[in-house]
Amino acid sequence: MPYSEENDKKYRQELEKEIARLKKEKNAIILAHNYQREEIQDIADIVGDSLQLARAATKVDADIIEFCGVRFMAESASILNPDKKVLLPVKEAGCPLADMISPEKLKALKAQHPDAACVCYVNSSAEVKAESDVACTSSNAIEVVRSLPNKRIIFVPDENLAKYVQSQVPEKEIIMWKGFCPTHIRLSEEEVIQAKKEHPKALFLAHPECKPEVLKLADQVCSTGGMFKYARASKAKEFIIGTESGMLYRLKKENPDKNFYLPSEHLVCANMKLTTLGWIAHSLELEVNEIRVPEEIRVKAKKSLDRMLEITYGK
Ligand code: CIZ
Repeated sequence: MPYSEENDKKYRQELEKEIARLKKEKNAIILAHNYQREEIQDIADIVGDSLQLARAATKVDADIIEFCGVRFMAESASILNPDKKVLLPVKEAGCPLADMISPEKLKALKAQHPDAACVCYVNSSAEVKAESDVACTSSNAIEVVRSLPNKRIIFVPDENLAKYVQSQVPEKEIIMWKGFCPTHIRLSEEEVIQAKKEHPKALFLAHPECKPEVLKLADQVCSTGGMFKYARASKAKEFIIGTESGMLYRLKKENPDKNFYLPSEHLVCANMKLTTLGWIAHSLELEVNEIRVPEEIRVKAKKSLDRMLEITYGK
């Protein structure tokens, strides 16, 4: 088939039909992270952040969960849903931030600070979650840290999120790890100042994985879930969005009368963009790239996720 826009559209429609057929045949559900490509968000049963998706997965009656995101997210879904088959469309879709700390390094850090509680951001491996007292997301990190009785808290692996939490919870002493998200770290102060000049009426919403000097310019610091809530509730009509580019699609879809701007062309997560319709059809058909966590690690990692859910939702 020669390339043309029309053929490209036909090819996409055929893939969508094939995915719908496979979903029905295999009793599968498609979960997509907020940072996924538009066409993936369009075919997903649920779009959300990693925690919303992992929790949603516990409530659906499906045999297969096709998790369109990166590895640690599929791991969390598998940890919370051990009876379901969790598939990651592209096995190389990882998270460089999660890879910045190993369980061995975390054990050594804990040995240096035996009085400290250990909090891990969900962007971490199952092994690191298993070594932690409690997990957190960017939406509940402050609440989780505040809830702990310890004065000193080890917080891994994202240093910018740790610094933000420290600024909001000064009564605690946070021991940080020098991890970072290679996408969020690229957003510069200059780019935000320029975007504000171009859109003087826009509010700037920033993700806490951004650098502190960028967060200082924010009207609101929030997680992806927080950005949806804020944009919906705000009277403002324009927003500069300081997080991954995939967010703009759903923000605009849910708020057609409002405008959303990306302050930098660098806010694209290469790992998130690896997932395509073709890879979804491939992994569903062959049931490849299953994500399963060894039971001993799964049980320990589940404790840190369950503790976070208890702090956040009270159950
Ligand atoms: O937890 C998530 O899904 C991530 C990576 C970010 C966020 O703020 O939702």
